[in-house]
This record gives sequence, C-alpha cells and structure tokens, in this order.
Amino acid sequence: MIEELSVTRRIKELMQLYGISGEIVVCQRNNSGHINDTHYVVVLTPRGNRREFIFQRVNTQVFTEPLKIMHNISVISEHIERKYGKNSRETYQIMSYLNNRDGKNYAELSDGSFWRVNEFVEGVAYDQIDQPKVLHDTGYMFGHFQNMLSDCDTNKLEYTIPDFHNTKKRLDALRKKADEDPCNRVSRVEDEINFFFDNSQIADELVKEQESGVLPLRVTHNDTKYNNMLVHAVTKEPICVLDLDTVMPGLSAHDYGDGIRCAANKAVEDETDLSLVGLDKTYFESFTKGFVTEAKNFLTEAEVNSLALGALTITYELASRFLLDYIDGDNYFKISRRDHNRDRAKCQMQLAKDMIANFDYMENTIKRYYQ
Ligand code: GN1
Ligand code: MG
Repeated sequence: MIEELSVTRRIKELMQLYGISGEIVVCQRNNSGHINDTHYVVVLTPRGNRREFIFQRVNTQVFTEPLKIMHNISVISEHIERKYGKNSRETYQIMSYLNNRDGKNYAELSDGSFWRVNEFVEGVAYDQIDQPKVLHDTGYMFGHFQNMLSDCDTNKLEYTIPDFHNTKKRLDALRKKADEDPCNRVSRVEDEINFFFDNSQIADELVKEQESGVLPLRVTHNDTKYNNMLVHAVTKEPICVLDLDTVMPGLSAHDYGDGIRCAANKAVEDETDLSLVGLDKTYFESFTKGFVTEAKNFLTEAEVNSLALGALTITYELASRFLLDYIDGDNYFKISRRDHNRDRAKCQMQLAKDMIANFDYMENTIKRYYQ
C-alpha cells in the first residue's frame, strides 16, 4: 500500500512538476464539491510576487479513468481555441488547466494521487442564487457552452463515467442495492423506494429516444448546477464554466434539466423542510429564457420537445442516486451530517413531484422562448 502524503507535501511536489517556484503562504481547502478535493494556494515567488492557484485532486474512486477526463478537456479546449481564436473571449469561457513540465495537463504523484492545477480566476461560484438576471445569464452560458461545441465531433470524446445519465440503469442499480440492503437502512426509506418504482416510466423515455436516434448525442457538460459557473462578485456576470469532469457525449436535455433542477428549486438541494421545496416559476423562466434563446441556434425540434422531460428525469435520477448512496452507507457523495443523503433524496423527490404537477407549464414556457 502506498503511503499517503500530507496535502502540503503533495502541493510542494506538484509545484516542482509544474515549475512553480516560491513559498506557500496560503493553503485552504474549499468544501463545495461533493466529489473532488480542491485547494486554494497562494505562492510568494522569489521575486516577491503573489501567485494564486487551484490545486485539485481528482477522486479516482469516482473517476476511475482520470486520463479520459483530461483528454476530453484538451479536445474541447482545442476545439474552442481553433474556432474562436486563442485569446478570444470564448476560450476563457471554460476553465483551462496548466501544463506541467512534461507538457501534460495533469500530474500523478508518487502516492498514486491524480492532480491538476489552474491559475486562480477571480470570481465566485455561488451555492445559492436568487437573482433572476444571474439565473438567466447562467442558463445562457450553459446553452452557450453547448453551442460553442455543437460542431465538435462527439466521437473524439471518451465516456468518463459510462452510463452517467442512463436513468434506466440508475434505477436498476437502486433496485439491486435495495434488495441487498447492506446497511439495514431500507426499512427507513420504503416510501421513497416505492416512489421510484411507481414512476419508473420516467427513467425510460429519454434513454429510448436517444437509443432510437430521435435525440442526437452532443458534447454536454453533465453537471450544470450553477455553482459550476464562476460569476463576477460585483457585476454578477458569468465568467467561465467550471468542473469539466463529466464533459462527454450526452443529451442536451440533461444539461438543461440539471440546470433547472438547481436553478429553479425554491430551496437548497438538501433542504429538510419539504414544504419549502418546489419549482419556482420566476427562476424557471429566467434560466429557461437564457438557455433556450442561445441553444435554439442548434437544437432540433425533437430536442426542444425533450427539455421539460430532461428537467424531470435528471431530478428523479439524482434523487435515486442519493437514495442509493444512503442505502449503501454513504460511499459516493460526501456527507456533512447524519442521514444527509436521505435528506437530499427526499428533497429532490419533492422537487420531481412538483415538476410532475407543473409539467404542462414547463413545456409551454420552453416553447414560448423557442419561437
Ligand atoms: C456531484 O461534485 P459535484 O458537486 O460537482 C455529482 C453530480 C451531482 C451533484 C449533485 C461526478 O457533483 O452528478 O448532480 O454532485 N458528480 C458526479 O450536487 O457524480
Ligand atoms: Mg461535478
């Protein structure tokens, strides 16, 4: 077994690999993501300059083939650079990683840990946004991300997590885990489990439409929560799209849907007071307007018709993933309190129910912005 190094030792080792010289004056862990470990580091160079970086350790339990992630990031960055120019605004609209001395955009350390480094970009990734204008702009940027890549060949991309948004397989996995009941938790979530099986048709539809070719595969981000968007702290203008780990071929409906799941919830993702959870129509319209007015440049009619279902499907899917992880003993998503994954599952389920109740409204609103 390889011995784990301390964070500072790892960062010093990485600095050598990246040719960054100087003394570490700040090293702070950022706790917002559920998967990777992120560290904000300030280095004082021998000439007395302050340089700020983000050092991120990729969770290789979740991303078992991290090279595929870094390959995909190179493919999309090069595509955008070629299309718009190296110093174009578009090139800076996605996060870019530094190359190390070997010319690679990642580094593996002696203890087996997998890292990447980027220059810190000033801005904020908000965990809560309640300003319609900011939600609109976030929707626009995720639509813009897909638009910039709408002519990028999906065959060049790897699947960083196979079947990531195959909701049907997610549901099968939940069924299997509930049967195994490894932590004796199933009796505490029977109503929730039943909800998934009573509504299993939600899991099938988009998978079917993709497999039959009705919906095309696109280059998608696959994790379009608004805290994956860096925003200017004062003007609140979006700066760039973050967290490119799950960029791979996927459905446009999933990106729109995950964006709505986050942006249009009245409450936070893990709210325990379910009376606060539901679809906020002002937020829904803002994000939808931003996304659709940009994405209609390339979306087919079938795709536009799939967007509302995308929001419901992704919310249902994430609820099932949180529930599975709860039943499994919390091995996947980081938790910060007891029953955290159960709370998350219940909250997302509640949101999915409200989307079912408002489905016609969602479809009509999307169509309105498509015209
Ligand atoms: C995870 O780590 P983070 O917060 O960017 C998850 C997403 C979920 C999200 C829910 C690779 O993303 O699929 O939607 O949590 N990422 C992965 O907050 O599973
Ligand atoms: Mg992510």
